Amino acid sequence: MRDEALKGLSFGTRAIHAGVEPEPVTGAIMTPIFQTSTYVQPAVGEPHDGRYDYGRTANPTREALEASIAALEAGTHGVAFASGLAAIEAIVKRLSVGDHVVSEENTYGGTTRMFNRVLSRFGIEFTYVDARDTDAVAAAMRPNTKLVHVETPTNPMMKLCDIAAVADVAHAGGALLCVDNTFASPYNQRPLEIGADFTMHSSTKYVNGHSDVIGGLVAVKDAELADDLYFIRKSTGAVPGPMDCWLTLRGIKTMHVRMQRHNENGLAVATWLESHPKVDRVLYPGLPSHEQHDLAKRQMSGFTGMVSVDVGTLERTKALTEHLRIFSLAESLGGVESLVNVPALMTHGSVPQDRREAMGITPGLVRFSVGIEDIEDILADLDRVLG
Ligand code: P1T
Repeated sequence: MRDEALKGLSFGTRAIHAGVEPEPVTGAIMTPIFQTSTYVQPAVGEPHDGRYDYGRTANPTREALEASIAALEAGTHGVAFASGLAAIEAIVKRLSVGDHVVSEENTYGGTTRMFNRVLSRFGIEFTYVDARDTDAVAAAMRPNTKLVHVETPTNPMMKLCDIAAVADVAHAGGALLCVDNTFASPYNQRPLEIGADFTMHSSTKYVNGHSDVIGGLVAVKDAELADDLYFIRKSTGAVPGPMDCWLTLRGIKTMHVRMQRHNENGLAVATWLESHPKVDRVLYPGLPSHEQHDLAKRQMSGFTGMVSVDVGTLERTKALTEHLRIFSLAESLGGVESLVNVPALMTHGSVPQDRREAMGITPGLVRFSVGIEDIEDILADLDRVLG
C-alpha cells in the first residue's frame, strides 16, 4: 500500500503493508528481490518506465523499503543507504566548505569519528554540545550553522534531547535538525512529527531487528530534501543491495510486535538491575529515577531494550560481561537476541579518552541490548553472574 491507502491506518498495520504491493505479473504477495545491476532500455536514452536505467539510481525492492520507512516515520519520502553511517554522511554532504554543524557530543563513536577524522577535512566544522541543555545548543549556533545533529536517547548514556525545543532553536538559526532515531525506533518515537527535518536510522538495529543486515534509512517530509539525498546517493554510491533491502522490509513487518517485547523486557531488566547492590547506577529513560523521565514520557511511547549500567571498574565489567550465556558479548544492538557491550573498549573506543570519560563512558559502563527472549531466562542469566 502507498499514500492514500495508508491514511488512518495505525502503526502495526503500516509496518506490515506500507510500501508492499502485489507483484503485477504473478500477484506474489511478497515484494520480489530485484537482484539486478541494470535494466534493458526500450530506446537510446530512455530508461525503462521513465526511471529504471541502472541499479545505483533505482531499484524496486529498495523503493518498497523506502516507502515503508517514510510511512512509519510519518514522512513523505524514505532514502535507503548501505549503512547508518552512510546515511549520516549523505545528510552532512548537503553542506559545503565553511558550513558548521552543531552535534550532540555523545553520539555513536563512529559518528564522531566520521565527523572529526573524515568530514572535517573537507572544510565542515563541528561543535559538540550536551543537547540535554537546549540553551547549550542555542549558544553553539553560528551564522554558518546549517545542521544540528542529535541522537535521542544517546548511545550509550541514554541522554535525551527535547526534539521540539531543539528544532525551534535550529530553525530560528536557519539550520535543519537531524535526529538519529536508532535507539528509539519509529515505534517509540517519531521526530518528524515534532519538528525534525531528517530522522535517520542505523537500520542494522531495531528497524531490521535480526542482526543480519548492515543498513541505513532516512525519512523526510519535504520532496526537495529527499531529492538532494537521492542525488547525493546516486553521485557518491552508498546504495544498499536488493537482498538487504528485502530482509529489512521483512524485519519491519514485525517491528511493532518486537518493540512491544523489547520495551517490556528492557523495563524489567532496568528495574531488576536498579535494585541490585552490585550495580551503582542504571541509565534507562523508562525509570522514574532517570533525570529526564518526564521528557521521555512526553516524547516517547516506549523505552526500548537499551539499558546502560555503571558497575564501577573494568574488573567488575569483565566479571559481568564475559560469563553471561543469554547475552552475547558483541557490538551492535536492537536484534531479537540479547547482547552486551562495553562501550569504552568496544563501540566508543575511537572517541578520545578524555572526552569519553567526561561523558561517563568509563570502563565500568556496561550497555545491554535486551532481546525478546523470555524474561525469566534473561533475569536468571543476570542473577547467575551478578549473584
Ligand atoms: O553501523 P551502521 O549501520 O553504519 O550505523 C552506525 C550507527 C549510527 N547511529 C547509531 C545511534 C548507532 O548506534 C550506530 C551503530 N552502532 C553500533 C554498531 C553500536 O554497537 O552502538
